[in-house]
Amino acid sequence: MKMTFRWFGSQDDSVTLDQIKQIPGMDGIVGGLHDIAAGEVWPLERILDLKKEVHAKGLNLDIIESVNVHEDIKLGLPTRDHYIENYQQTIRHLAQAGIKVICYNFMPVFDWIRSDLAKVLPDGSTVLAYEKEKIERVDPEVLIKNVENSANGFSLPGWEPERIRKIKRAFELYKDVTEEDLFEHLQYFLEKVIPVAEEHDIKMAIHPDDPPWSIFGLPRIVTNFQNLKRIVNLVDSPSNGLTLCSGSLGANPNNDIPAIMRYFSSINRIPFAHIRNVKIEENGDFTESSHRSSDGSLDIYEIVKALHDTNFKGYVRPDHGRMIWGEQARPGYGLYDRALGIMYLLGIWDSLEKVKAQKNKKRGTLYL
Ligand code: DNO
Repeated sequence: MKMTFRWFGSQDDSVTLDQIKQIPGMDGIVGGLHDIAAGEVWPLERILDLKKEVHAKGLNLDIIESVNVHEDIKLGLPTRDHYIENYQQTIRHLAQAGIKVICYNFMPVFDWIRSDLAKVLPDGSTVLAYEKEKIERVDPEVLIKNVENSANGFSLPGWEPERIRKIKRAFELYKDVTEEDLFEHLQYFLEKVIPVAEEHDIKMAIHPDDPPWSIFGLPRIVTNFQNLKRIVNLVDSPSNGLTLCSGSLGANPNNDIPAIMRYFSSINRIPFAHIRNVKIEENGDFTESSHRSSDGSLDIYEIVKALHDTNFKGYVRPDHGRMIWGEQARPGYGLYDRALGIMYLLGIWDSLEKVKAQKNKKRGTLYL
């Protein structure tokens, strides 16, 4: 397991590379070029500049999150071929810069959705939260305004202005798109990009829908074990993988996250894992809790163990954290709580490693 930390670049992140470097166990940065609109080719020079900056601090840049998929591809419009060609070119450029994993999603219109970006917990920390009733009542355009206003002045991944500006048109176009259509459009996309990724030794890693259910009547398919299985089989290639995000899938209590991790890790389809906890209420609302198992509804120990048992060699990031100790940062992406999360994950991993080493030693002595 290689531990990483998402970073939005020196112009758009409250956290510095120097700070990240001091978190124990850091392998590298999960980077991106967030100003490039979905569908455009990522210029090689820009990718190389980012790599140089990250490498200068002794950190790796092996993962990019996200190369966003143009809405016309998800909608299956005739214009999609042009955007798919651009995507293929971006894959080639990323490969030239030594990138190993590309995280992306296939969620119509919105990426992740929350009703609140700073819900106050009893201990005074603030977290991203989802209240069903609020989401059901809110006009999507009002939700967008609220999200923008609570972002502490930072851009939000997945809420890029160019995407959001076209929201009315998008809703109109998605009116008749069913889940089956979305599967077909994903298949069409994968059939074109996976061979390019394979040729360049890149792993494509689709991120689950967050939360994993339909919102505002829009179809969502990256939601559960069966669908994930179907997706990795749409094009059966080691380059067609998952960004297995415990918190996104875990918002639905029917998703058994340790079992899902175990299955896809054992067939080598998790190049990248996002690990975080969520606390689910009886009515289905949820808040993003600290990583500690007892603070949320997910058993983080079992999740890490599932990866450990299956000899996981991919990348992990702690995903989101709470805002604590008065930090002012992009919601979910402060330094302190994500660093605490990393220490929890590494603590579990190191303990499992130790037990394994002791077991092997015992076995060795038996054979002597
Ligand atoms: C949220 C992130 C997502 C993720 C995209 C991948 O914080 O986990 O926005 O980056 O869905 O494309």
